Amino acid sequence: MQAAVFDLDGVVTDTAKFHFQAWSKLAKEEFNLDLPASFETNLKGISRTESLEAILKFGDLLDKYSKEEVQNLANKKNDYYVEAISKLTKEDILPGITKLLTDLKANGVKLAVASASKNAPFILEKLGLAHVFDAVADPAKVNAGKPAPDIFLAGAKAVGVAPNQCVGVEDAIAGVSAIKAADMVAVAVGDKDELRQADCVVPTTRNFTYQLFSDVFDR
Ligand code: B16
Ligand code: MG
Repeated sequence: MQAAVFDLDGVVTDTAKFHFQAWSKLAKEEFNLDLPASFETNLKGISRTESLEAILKFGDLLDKYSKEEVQNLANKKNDYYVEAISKLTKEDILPGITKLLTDLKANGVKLAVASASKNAPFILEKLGLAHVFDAVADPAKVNAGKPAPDIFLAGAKAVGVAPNQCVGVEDAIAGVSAIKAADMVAVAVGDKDELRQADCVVPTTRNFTYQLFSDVFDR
């Protein structure tokens, strides 16, 4: 294992709830639509525009808005979201992650971020982790989002490591598919039935250790 390529939301910090709150506020204000709590999972790992399309589809509103209106709605959601995440601190790093990153680094493993979020650099700065990662892949520069492998491949390339020497880390089904399509070893956090495509699934980030990553990579 020469590099570990991390998803951000749901792996390093739990921003899924802020995405969902921002989308729920927008949906209520703009479409008088109540999003069910179960909708949160549908939005994990997919891009901002894809998330809005999923919501419009749910409300049977898909053809009712022009491209420009869709862009304005996405911007409005992002304003709500950025306001929420501007309050993040290092206390919001998920359990086990700080030690995991320290131990990976101490063992010479390069660290990259492969998030679908355009807000990833801002989030890392708020968490005090901007200097810890060697590279952050830019989702605006890749052709296809998760489940396509592009963002994970960009993360590996940014740290100069071949994909088959990387462990990818995810919490979403689309993300695990992206890791496997990139020919990386996949370690996931969450429901083991949902994420069965991964090489190893643990229930919480507390279970992530350097030893686990190394063992899964070597087996
Ligand atoms: P933004 P990840 C993803 O982050 C989120 O899971 C997803 O819900 C969100 O729509 C996407 O980022 C885009 O985020 O609107 O901030 O660009 O899980 O890939 O780290
Ligand atoms: Mg995620």
